Amino acid sequence: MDTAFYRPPLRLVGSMPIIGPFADNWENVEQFQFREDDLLISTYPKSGTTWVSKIVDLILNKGDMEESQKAAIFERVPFLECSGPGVPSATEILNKLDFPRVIKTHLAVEVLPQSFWDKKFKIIYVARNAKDVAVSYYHFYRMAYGHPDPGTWDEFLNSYMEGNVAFGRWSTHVKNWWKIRQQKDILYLFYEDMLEDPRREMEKVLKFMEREISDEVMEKILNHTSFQAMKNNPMDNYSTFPFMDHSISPFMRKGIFGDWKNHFTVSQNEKFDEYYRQEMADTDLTFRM
Ligand code: A3P
Ligand code: EST
Repeated sequence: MDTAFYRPPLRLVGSMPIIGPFADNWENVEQFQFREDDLLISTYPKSGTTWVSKIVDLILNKGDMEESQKAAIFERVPFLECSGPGVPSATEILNKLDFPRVIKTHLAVEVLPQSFWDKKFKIIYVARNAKDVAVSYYHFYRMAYGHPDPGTWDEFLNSYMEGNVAFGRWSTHVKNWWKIRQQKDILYLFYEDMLEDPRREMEKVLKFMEREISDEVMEKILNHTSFQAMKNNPMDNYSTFPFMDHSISPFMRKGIFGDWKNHFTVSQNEKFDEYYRQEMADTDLTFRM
């Protein structure tokens, strides 16, 4: 294994911690030029990025699964800030990609490239409740060696609360993207809503993308984007991705709501609730937990 990618420390870009090797390509991220026909999928990690990416990809291909199977989802929807030894830098890929492009990012609002503010284009933001994200992120840290060692669950939870994890604080991320949703063309979705009624949420996406599809195609897309279908699809489940050990924890782990109840102790939960109350006191953004 390339040791440069084995548990490197996080680095700061502006105020946001990022996966160490990603920082080396930061200049190209800052200079990245968005276009009016781009569609940006933005999330805090572990909030349903891959799921919504697949839905969008299939909508653009009118449910043509063959087309969608031609490359893995992380190639079809490049991850803007991803870069490092052994992984092609996304900015390079994006500059050669056919239009319209679908782009993924985990960047916090404070560190977005200038072009984000200069251009008008569509953005889908997906948010997931803080506790399930913490659990999902912990298991992701364990299996993806590009992150620092997460330590124990308790240690990881503390780092997460301090914002000392890749892409910074969950609360800053969701609140600031919520704040700019009227200033920019943003569809703000919730993972819990997608689980509750995937059809309803997909209709929102279709309307936002100004696309129409038949009921038959809709049904097909719903089937192909179910948790089980994506977990079993090598183009969606990251099994072809380097630097991840799915035997530690699969990328497509559980795909449920409320798994935090199996991880948080009573005292961790009390501490987290108090922290959460303070963090979310200055926003009207609410979550189901
Ligand atoms: P869990 O670890 O809780 O299972 P991201 O793509 O942003 O990294 O998010 C990954 C999380 O979304 C994982 O959560 C994963 O299982 C879940 N996920 C991925 N595809 C899904 C789907 N089709 N339906 C429900 N959850 C999905
Ligand atoms: C982090 C978040 C995410 O949503 C997707 C990915 C894919 C690229 C991954 C990175 C990540 C985690 C760390 C790595 C990186 C590629 C190499 C690095 O080791 C696995």
